[in-house]
Amino acid sequence: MARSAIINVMVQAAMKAGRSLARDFGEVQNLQVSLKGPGDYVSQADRKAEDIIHAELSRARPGYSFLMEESGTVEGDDPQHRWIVDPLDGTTNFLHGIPIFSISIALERQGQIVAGVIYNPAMDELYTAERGGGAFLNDRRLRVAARTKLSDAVVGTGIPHLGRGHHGTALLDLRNVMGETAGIRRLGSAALDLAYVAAGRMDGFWEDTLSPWDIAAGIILVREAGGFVSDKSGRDKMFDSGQIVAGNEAIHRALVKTLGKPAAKKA
Ligand code: 2AM
Ligand code: CA
Ligand code: CA
Ligand code: CA
Repeated sequence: MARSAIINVMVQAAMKAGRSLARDFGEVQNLQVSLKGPGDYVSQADRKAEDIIHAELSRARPGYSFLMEESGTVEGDDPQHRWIVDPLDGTTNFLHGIPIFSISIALERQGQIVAGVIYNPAMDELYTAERGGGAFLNDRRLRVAARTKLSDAVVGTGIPHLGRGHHGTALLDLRNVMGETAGIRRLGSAALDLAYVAAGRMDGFWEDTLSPWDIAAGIILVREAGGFVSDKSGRDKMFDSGQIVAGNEAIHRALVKTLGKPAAKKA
């Protein structure tokens, strides 16, 4: 499979940052860690990886703007193009020695996501997608799973930690979905959850209060793998709402319907 120039740029940045993360993962106990808010950790590893990605992408495409989790917005001379970067998605897993974390890089052109790369350095799994060009895991073309019944589906989600709010909504959603599915999974990296939906490993995924850097690359991966993505109301407003629901057409529709159910009345 021949990769386009822009995907090559993104892959190079992700792999270089991945080598830095892999080194830090090997001696995670020596990393400086700080709290951004209750339950919300950031480490030197996150910042180093972000600096590498920022330097690589700026060198390859001078002038493009950035939205990054740790450094925020960096405006470039080119208002048409914006990189959306999460240098380490799954920091909590990383700091606990759990090898489920990823780098997520997306490119927007005129407000539309046109390319996405997600890389899990611990498993050496590289996911790439470009608008109209399909989605890939390493060199293999991806397709979302074919299961159409929620009762057969394995569905991923995220569970909010202390300080992140919306615990009541999350419990209600969990209760509604767990009564209707074959299994629920909680990986701890929203970017990888979406990559797993694109790869057909999970049939669906939903989560609340996410940021654009958690989901931008995953959205194009799922869509290019033939899947559907929206917020919980079925709208194309994931960045504004912070909500995401993903799956093949049938599972996506069933999840949107189930997540919209009101709380059961107390007997
Ligand atoms: P992170 O590891 O990059 O911080 C897990 O449920 C997902 O939620 C991960 O993608 C994680 O990204 C993200 N996350 C962690 N802390 C968060 C917070 N305070 N608000 C919103 N999302 C968060
Ligand atoms: Ca974080
Ligand atoms: Ca994240
Ligand atoms: Ca992060």
